[in-house]
Amino acid sequence: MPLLDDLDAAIQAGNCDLTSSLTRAVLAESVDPKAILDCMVGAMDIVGQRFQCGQAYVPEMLFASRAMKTGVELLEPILVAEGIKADLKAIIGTVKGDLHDLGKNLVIMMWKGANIEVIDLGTDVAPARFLEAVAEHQPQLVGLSSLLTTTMPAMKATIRELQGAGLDGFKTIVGGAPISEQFARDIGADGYAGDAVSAVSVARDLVAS
Ligand code: B1M
Repeated sequence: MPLLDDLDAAIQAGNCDLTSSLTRAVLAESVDPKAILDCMVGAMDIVGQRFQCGQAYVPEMLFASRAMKTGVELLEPILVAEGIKADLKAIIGTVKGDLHDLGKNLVIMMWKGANIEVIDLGTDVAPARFLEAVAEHQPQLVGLSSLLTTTMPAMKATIRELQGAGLDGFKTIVGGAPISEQFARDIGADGYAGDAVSAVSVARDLVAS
């Protein structure tokens, strides 16, 4: 669809205003919000590939991510509106040393849409902060996101501290581009989700098990 192609290009170019008007335009055309989200994620992937081969730099990634955030903010109420009332509580954060939050924010959006109340701890979250939040909010789910290979050890440390703290009643779920099912098992996480959509079924299955 030409409008989606334009949206893809606007995000890659980091143009917030154009992303906003094109997101409104595709929504007005009744395009499935999930297809719009896929388009946005695809645009970010291309920016990442360009960065990897030296054709784009950090500012381009930053501008593209700001543009995507602008679009996601318009989509969020529509995706979340499918939900009715929270029946589970989750806390989520990007692990210590890691500032990437777009993927985490998409998981939040999907969880909210699936009637899961979400407490967002933000980015660069130290293990002690996760522990504090679990004690305070008594969630059934604790989500950890990591986008950097260099912050995977922080994910492992957080899981270890959560397990060693004597707190119970919750399941851990991990995800992020460098995270695999095998890594999740190796660090003792209860569950792994490869994307924000599957984070919903993984969360529900974990709580039911
Ligand atoms: Co960064 N960055 N970045 N970056 N960045 C990556 C991750 C990188 C792969 C780019 C590349 O080289 N191709 C690379 C990591 C390489 C590696 O570790 N092997 C990289 C690097 C190197 C860096 C810096 C070190 C660059 C530098 O400064 N020299 C630096 C680190 C800063 C830090 O964190 N301490 C850095 C900085 C940044 C920006 C700040 C500029 C910006 C982040 C802005 C923000 O998030 N607010 C940025 C961006 C935008 C990217 C790319 C281009 C896009 C990431 C993204 O948002 N993708 C990225 C390249 C890429 O991934 N293609 C890259 C879209 C998002 C929706 O996908 O986050 O994967 P993702 O989330 C998915 C799944 O992973 C999953 O669901 C989501 C949706 O389906 N998921 C979960 C994520 N969390 C989950 C949790 C779950 C379940 C599923 O359960 C709880």
